[in-house]
Amino acid sequence: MSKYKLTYFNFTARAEPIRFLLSYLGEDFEDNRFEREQWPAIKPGMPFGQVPVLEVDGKVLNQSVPICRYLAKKAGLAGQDEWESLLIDIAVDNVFEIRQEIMKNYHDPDEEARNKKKEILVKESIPYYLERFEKTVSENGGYFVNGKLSWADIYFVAILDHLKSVIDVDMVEGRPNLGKLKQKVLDIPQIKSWIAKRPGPIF
Ligand SMILES: N[C@@H](CCC(=O)N[C@@H](CS)C(=O)NCC(=O)O)C(=O)O
Repeated sequence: MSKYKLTYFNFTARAEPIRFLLSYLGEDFEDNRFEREQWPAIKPGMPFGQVPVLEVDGKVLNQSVPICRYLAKKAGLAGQDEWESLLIDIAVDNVFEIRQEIMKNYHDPDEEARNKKKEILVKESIPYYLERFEKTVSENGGYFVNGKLSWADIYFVAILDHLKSVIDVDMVEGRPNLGKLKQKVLDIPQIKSWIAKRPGPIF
């Protein structure tokens, strides 16, 4: 059995899909969290100066999405053939893309530009993506790909609370298929027990 240590800020964000997947796998990982004030001292020790970083048996890995894909492969959630894996990767990248837009806006230091763009995000960009996610899930038997659970579903659900806290939009409200998908993922026993015990703020 491998030993996992996940290093990240004391909140959900980019690390939460990794925590969800490690929990799904039933791994008893070390959830190594730190506060913002500690970051300057930690940063130089990270391979590309960023987190999350996952150590697997002492081997240090960066980049959250490939880490998720690796764990998903172990969990049998990364597709049964190349085509299915491709569809899952596409679904994850679509989710990743809208998250990036939201976070880029959140970090924009220009308040006026930020507020303007936020309105466009809330009124246009988020509905544009979410309507397509809703359609995809409705056409795929309640999941992002081929009527069965994949890491795209877990990735999406793992960042919902984070996105709600960043931009105050409930991504599944008024989208029944996404709402049901969220509930299905949160009802997975390992995910349920992770949520029940997870520490720290949601952001
Ligand atoms: N592509 C990387 C990006 C990592 C990233 O942007 N991490 C942020 C936190 S979410 C970070 O380390 N920020 C602090 C910094 O860059 O100094 C990934 O997905 O893992």
